[in-house]
Amino acid sequence: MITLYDMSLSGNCHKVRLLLGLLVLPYQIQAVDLRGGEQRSPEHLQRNPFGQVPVLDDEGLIIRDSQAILVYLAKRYGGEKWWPDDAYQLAQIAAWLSTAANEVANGPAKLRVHHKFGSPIDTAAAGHTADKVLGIIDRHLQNQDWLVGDSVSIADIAVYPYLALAPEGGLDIETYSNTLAWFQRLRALPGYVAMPGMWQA
Ligand SMILES: N[C@@H](CCC(=O)N[C@@H](CS)C(=O)NCC(=O)O)C(=O)O
Repeated sequence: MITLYDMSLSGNCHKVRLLLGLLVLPYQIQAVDLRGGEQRSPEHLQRNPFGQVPVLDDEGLIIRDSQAILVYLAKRYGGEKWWPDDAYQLAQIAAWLSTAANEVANGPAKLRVHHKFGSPIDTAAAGHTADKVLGIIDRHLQNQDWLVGDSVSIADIAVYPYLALAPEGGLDIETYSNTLAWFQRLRALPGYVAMPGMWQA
């Protein structure tokens, strides 16, 4: 059985819950009390020395980091649809995973942590990063339905949650019409799972 060490309000954890849902994989949740500091317990640091969620335990195989977990699940359980053989397509997916871990994490995700949980941040820098990445993604989606190729991939799953949660970070995303249409395409996928706080039409 797969166990997901999870926090319900975490967009990084939502990436994993979403892919598990789309792949129709059974799993159990082990909630980690981040407010109570459980992520810094010796047991959790053993799973992830960075003291973060998500962490996946698949029959004793421990994987930390949302992007790495998406790669694992796609390759292990997804088949060709989720883990293409083509080198160029894989490179494009890797580029978006990197964007999720960098610009999306340092822009919209950081602003949300600040507005929702009060973490001190450089709001100007995060705002600049958020505007830039939101614009780039919206222009990228102008002529294509998905971030890479002609079907959903883990690139979409990695980037999606913190864009859909951007209003919780005080960002107005109403003008990013290509992005909003992409949200709707993701939400129409069989097995889609939602999360509180995400943009609603
Ligand atoms: N690069 C990591 C970032 C994970 C991360 O920032 N997790 C947050 C929750 S969204 C966390 O566990 N924070 C607790 C802490 O840092 O103490 C990933 O993508 O999984």
